[in-house]
Amino acid sequence: MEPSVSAPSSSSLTRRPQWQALQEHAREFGQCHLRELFAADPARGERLQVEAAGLYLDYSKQRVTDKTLRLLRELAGACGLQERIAAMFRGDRINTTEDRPVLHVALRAPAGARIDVDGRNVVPDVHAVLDRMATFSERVRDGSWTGHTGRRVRNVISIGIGGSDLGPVMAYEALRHYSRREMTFRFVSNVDGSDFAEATRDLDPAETLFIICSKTFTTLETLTNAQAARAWCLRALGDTAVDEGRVIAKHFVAVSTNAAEVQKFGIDTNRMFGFWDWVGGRYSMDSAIGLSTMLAIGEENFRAMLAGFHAMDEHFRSTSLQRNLPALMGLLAIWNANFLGAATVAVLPYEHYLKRFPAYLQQLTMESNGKHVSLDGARVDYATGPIYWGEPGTNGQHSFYQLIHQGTRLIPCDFIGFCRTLNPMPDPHGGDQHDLLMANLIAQSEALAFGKTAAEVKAEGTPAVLVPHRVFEGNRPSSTLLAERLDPHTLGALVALYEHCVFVQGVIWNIDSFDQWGVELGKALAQRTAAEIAGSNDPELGHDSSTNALIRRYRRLRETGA
Ligand code: G6Q
Repeated sequence: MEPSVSAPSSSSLTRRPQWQALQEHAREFGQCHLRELFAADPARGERLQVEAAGLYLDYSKQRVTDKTLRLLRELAGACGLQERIAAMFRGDRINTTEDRPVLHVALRAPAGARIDVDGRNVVPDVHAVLDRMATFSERVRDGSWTGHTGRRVRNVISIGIGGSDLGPVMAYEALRHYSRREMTFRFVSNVDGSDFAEATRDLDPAETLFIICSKTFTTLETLTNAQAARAWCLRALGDTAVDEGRVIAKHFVAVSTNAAEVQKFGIDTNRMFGFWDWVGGRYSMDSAIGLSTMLAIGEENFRAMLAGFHAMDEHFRSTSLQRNLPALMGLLAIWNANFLGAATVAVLPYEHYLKRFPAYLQQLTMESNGKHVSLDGARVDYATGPIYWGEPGTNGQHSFYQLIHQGTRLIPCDFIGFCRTLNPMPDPHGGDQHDLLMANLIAQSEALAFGKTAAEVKAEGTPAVLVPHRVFEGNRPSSTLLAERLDPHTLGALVALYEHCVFVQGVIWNIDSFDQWGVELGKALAQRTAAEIAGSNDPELGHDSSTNALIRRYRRLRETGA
């Protein structure tokens, strides 16, 4: 046996006896049908579940046995999962390629907690920012923060991209029920001017507050949109040098780690809300990046969301692997991706307010675990991060579910549902529309697991020629997450669950889930092309023939329209 906690090099992961035992197990058992598993263990649906921080996970419809789960836990043990969890919570520099601690858990630690970075307890810093956010949010919400002309703020536009946008958008949509309805909240991310134009076209600058969210405050899209916002405000509210300072002071705040760049833009640091380099962009929705969330739902609800995050953190940190919800979900994802060959995961919230949750998860999961080298820089010889995607139910049922039910690919699904609706709506049959929604969720997971055999299809009187078309093989794995209702606490717990689930997978794959060099590349790539596109004279182009031709064609059509 290899030492149990050493970090494996890429090839040593697949050479580990625990990995090979899982491969052997998958060969023996992999095709075993969920019908057989439920027949052999009728109480399986009550047994294979775990509950934490208000979330109930039924994983009985995953293609696993007790042996699979034991072997996965053994693999986790061999990869040092519990030591790595402790290292993250301790503030070790586990983001090795950027030499940083990974401490989003400190963002939701209670005021009395202690988490040190380089000998400094960061928890009081976190709470100082939260308190400033709360004071500011209250002033905007109660109307005592006014714009340049003395009118109260009715519109908030958060400008940011990637990690500085997807979390706030998702949280705003998810918690819209709890939001200040008299106010308008919008989000601008794309460098495509249509995004800004559509977000502002019906708003009055005198009543609009911009939050410029950028960890680095150097991101092209965000700074371009921030300049557009500045021009939009100044056009309407006065553009003398004196006015400019006053307008910016009343209509712009910043969220960043880069005070110097914020000041250069013209926003005073007393209107900047800070965070720290130990918070990754995609792990930052509960930092000051969530200022728009707090403005929308208020301090109390925001703190309830943080408490939900923290409840899941504590569960993750202190619960044995057997009952540990994020660890289990992460290990099931490993089983599906590496041993059953699934390349994607469908995330299917049966809750319309979670319509942006799959988009948010795409960044969280794919930016974190879309890596091809292990921590030691060796190319991995196993699949890493699967593709996450999804849409809310029941809409997806009328489009892509066909492929999940009857296609040739294995697509594990995460169903997410709530037992109580936020909008009771009687249906014509005397029940509530919510019952119909949830009936669909439950029925879908049942159909995916058990399918419909040829004998069953025939027994329905189906003509022989149609029987093959109407057979559902079943054995499509899914997990179901149920919570009582969607509220700030539950949302926090749900996001923390996926954050930690991503971490667990990254630990097994021995990759750095917290860097994003691919994103950095994108930030640099367009610079050269932008310069070539901008000039009025035809530039010397030294790209490949395709790139050169595209640039020339774009320049020609842009200018002549011919
Ligand atoms: C997230 C990534 C990335 C980042 C954006 C915006 O983890 O690092 O999506 O959030 O590129 O960066 P700034 O916040 O620095 O503008």
